[in-house]
Amino acid sequence: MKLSTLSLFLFSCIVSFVAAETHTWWFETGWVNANPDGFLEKPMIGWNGTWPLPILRAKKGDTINLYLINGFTDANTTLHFHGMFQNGSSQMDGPPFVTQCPIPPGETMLYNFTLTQHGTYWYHSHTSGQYGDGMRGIFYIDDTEDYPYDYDEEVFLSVTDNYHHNSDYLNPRFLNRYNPAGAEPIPDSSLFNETRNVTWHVQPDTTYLVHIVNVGRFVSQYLYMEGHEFEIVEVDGVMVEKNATDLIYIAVAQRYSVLITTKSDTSQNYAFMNSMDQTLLDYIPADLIVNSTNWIVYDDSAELPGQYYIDDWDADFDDFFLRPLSNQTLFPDPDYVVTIDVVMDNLGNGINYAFFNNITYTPPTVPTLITALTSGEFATNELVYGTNTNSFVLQKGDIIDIVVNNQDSGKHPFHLHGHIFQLIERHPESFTDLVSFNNSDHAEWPEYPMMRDTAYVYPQSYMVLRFVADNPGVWFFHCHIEWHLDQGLAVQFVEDPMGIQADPNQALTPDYINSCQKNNISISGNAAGNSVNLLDLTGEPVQHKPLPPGFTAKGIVALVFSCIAGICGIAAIAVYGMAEIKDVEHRVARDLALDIEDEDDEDEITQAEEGSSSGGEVSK
Ligand SMILES: *[C@@H]1O[C@H](CO)[C@@H](O)[C@H](O)[C@H]1NC(C)=O
Ligand SMILES: *[C@@H]1O[C@H](CO)[C@@H](O)[C@H](O)[C@H]1NC(C)=O
Ligand SMILES: *[C@@H]1O[C@H](CO)[C@@H](O)[C@H](O)[C@H]1NC(C)=O
Ligand SMILES: *[C@@H]1O[C@H](CO)[C@@H](O)[C@H](O)[C@H]1NC(C)=O
Ligand SMILES: *[C@@H]1O[C@H](CO)[C@@H](O)[C@H](O)[C@H]1NC(C)=O
Ligand SMILES: *[C@@H]1O[C@H](CO)[C@@H](O)[C@H](O)[C@H]1NC(C)=O
Ligand SMILES: *[C@@H]1O[C@H](CO)[C@@H](O)[C@H](O)[C@H]1NC(C)=O
Ligand SMILES: *[C@@H]1O[C@H](CO)[C@@H](O)[C@H](O)[C@H]1NC(C)=O
Ligand SMILES: *[C@@H]1O[C@H](CO)[C@@H](O)[C@H](O)[C@H]1NC(C)=O
Ligand SMILES: *[C@@H]1O[C@H](CO)[C@@H](O)[C@H](O)[C@H]1NC(C)=O
Ligand SMILES: *[C@@H]1O[C@H](CO)[C@@H](O)[C@H](O)[C@H]1NC(C)=O
Ligand SMILES: *[C@@H]1O[C@H](CO)[C@@H](O)[C@H](O)[C@H]1NC(C)=O
Ligand SMILES: [Cu+2]
Repeated sequence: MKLSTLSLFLFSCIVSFVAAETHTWWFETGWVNANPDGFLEKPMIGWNGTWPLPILRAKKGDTINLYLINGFTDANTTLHFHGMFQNGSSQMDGPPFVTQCPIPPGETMLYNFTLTQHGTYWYHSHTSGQYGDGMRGIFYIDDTEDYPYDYDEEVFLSVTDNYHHNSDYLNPRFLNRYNPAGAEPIPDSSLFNETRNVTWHVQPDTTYLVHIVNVGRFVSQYLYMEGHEFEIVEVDGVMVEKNATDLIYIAVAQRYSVLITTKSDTSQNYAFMNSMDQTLLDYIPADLIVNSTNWIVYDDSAELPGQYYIDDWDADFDDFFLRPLSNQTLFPDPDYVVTIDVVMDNLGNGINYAFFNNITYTPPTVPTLITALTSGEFATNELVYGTNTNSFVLQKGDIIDIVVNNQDSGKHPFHLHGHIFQLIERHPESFTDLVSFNNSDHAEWPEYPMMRDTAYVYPQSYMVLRFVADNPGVWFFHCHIEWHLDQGLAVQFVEDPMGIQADPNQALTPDYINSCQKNNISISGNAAGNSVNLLDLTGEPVQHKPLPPGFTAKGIVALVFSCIAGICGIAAIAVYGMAEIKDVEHRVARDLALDIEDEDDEDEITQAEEGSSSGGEVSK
């Protein structure tokens, strides 16, 4: 090695050594009163007594040590770093019973991992709707190389839906036999940067790099501006060839980085709109503000204009056509195709669930990652992960296609943990017949497919995702509409389980084990907690029995709706309206001879109505 090469080599080692940092953060969860939309003060989940949560920022190669203290008195919690690969640290990924045990009240878990990516990400609780109650924030990772596009200033922006009731009130009313159609609760408002009526003060002739995240739990939003355009440069951490658009459609959990260049003339201010996708809502309450106005402010003394209108939602930009800057070509043909059909249906308890094929994801007794680590050679046998968890074991290095046939009439944004995927086909919405993927009759696949970690599928239609199984770990794949996840719309990939076992970094940390022990969860064994006979699943959690023979889901829905319509009109679709109608309860149960356990009936309503100390009570 020549001296100059050697010193260059040493220099680059030193640079990267000096450059990588460790960020140590301690955060304690708890309830904080806030008034996000200006319409109602309510408890939100804050950290260290503050809401909204901080924007976390680090750079590629850095190590994160985030100590999450569960400061709730009566709720478990967990934290997910959305979009991060967690290479060699699957146990830090966050979803309870997939990769970890829930963290009980009063306990702390250290989330420690290294950042291998750059771009726009976010973090949120992966437990019981807590992120919808406020436990969410932006996480930006800088690259160690220069940003490929020029800009002058950097700005962060989140959008979300906002509910006046918290999850402990909404969840039991949503997953309820008096809501047999599975109507999702309607948000009370939308937020722009966790508030409303935002004035964004800008300088003239300046290019802003704006990192946008939809941190919502349900609705996609449109973003559009009067007199300005977006130039998209990044989606979900993937840099793309610049593409200009007047309108962005951002589903929950998705991210976009855009360039916005301001005008030279500072005499006027402009509207910056965020608008909820109404097609996701079962009905639009009269007082719901669907289009919300914010402002690009050049001059504080000039007036703030009213709502800006656009002609057509269909002019929206299609992320399918974006091209990654990496020029990554279509991965080779798949080694393994996972075909999953999305269906929403009722089970015998009258509750509406979501199914992949015929299974509604039901959490196992032992987190799947623990099963993968402690099952020896049985870890490659899907059976050990249970029959009701939709588990798929993937071989290291295989090319995987996920074919999502959406047999439901709604859009669903699906998120894959631990990976980005190529979106190789997304069939348009079908308004009449159901369209499913047909391997011998499909569109031509792009040479440079779009890559991201969250993509939506159109109603009654399908999409095909392709990725490489190069990240040993257990990875959840689920609808990011939190209501649908609660309904069980999830599968999990157990990727290279022997590789997980062989990697000393994947050995469970002391904090991790502590959370399991405090919650009386076994740290070995199959989905049923059996570590003696791994193929014996006796006692594993399973979904409710199907509807009794002779009763179709359509029938039960029609019957309940005719009862409700007869009593108090169609407005009763509001989920939380239904629980009050005691008559319907008994009539429906009797007429359908449903398998309903009456004991938990009173419980769930009483508990929900009282609100609990965890903040369900709404202060007026
Ligand atoms: C948050 O609170 C914990 C104790 O509850 C404290 O140790 C930590 O320093 C606080 N973190 C910040 C960022 O203030
Ligand atoms: C936004 O404006 C509306 C109408 O003026 C007002 O009622 C609401 O409180 C405002 N919200 C915030 C967060 O400023
Ligand atoms: C936390 O999770 C465990 C395991 O599912 C459960 O037994 C316990 O009741 C939960 N604790 C709370 C406070 O919800
Ligand atoms: C995380 O911290 C634990 C100590 O709690 C340590 O055993 C482990 O090696 C650390 N893991 C990483 C990836 O830094
Ligand atoms: C959104 O909030 C963040 C954090 O407070 C702030 O830095 C940013 O400038 C805000 N974005 C806009 C567009 O106002
Ligand atoms: C919302 O915005 C769309 C597009 O500009 C417009 O067609 C619609 O009338 C607006 N709705 C309301 C209630 O203002
Ligand atoms: C830009 O977007 C348009 C429309 O979606 C698409 O046709 C075109 O291929 C895109 N170009 C790039 C470079 O992404
Ligand atoms: C990707 O392709 C474009 C045009 O074909 C080329 O200009 C660019 O240098 C390529 N980028 C990389 C990272 O190879
Ligand atoms: C789902 O269908 C498969 C194949 O038809 C069957 O073996 C399995 O028992 C079903 N599972 C449930 C939970 O109904
Ligand atoms: C799939 O497409 C082929 C070729 O067009 C056709 O012959 C076949 O019937 C299709 N299969 C289904 C299930 O529709
Ligand atoms: C981390 O995992 C991703 C996703 O599978 C993979 O593409 C990448 O090569 C891995 N990176 C490292 C440093 O192992
Ligand atoms: C765990 O088991 C112990 C002993 O049976 C019991 O006292 C404790 O309440 C249990 N904890 C949980 C979270 O179930
Ligand atoms: Cu969904």
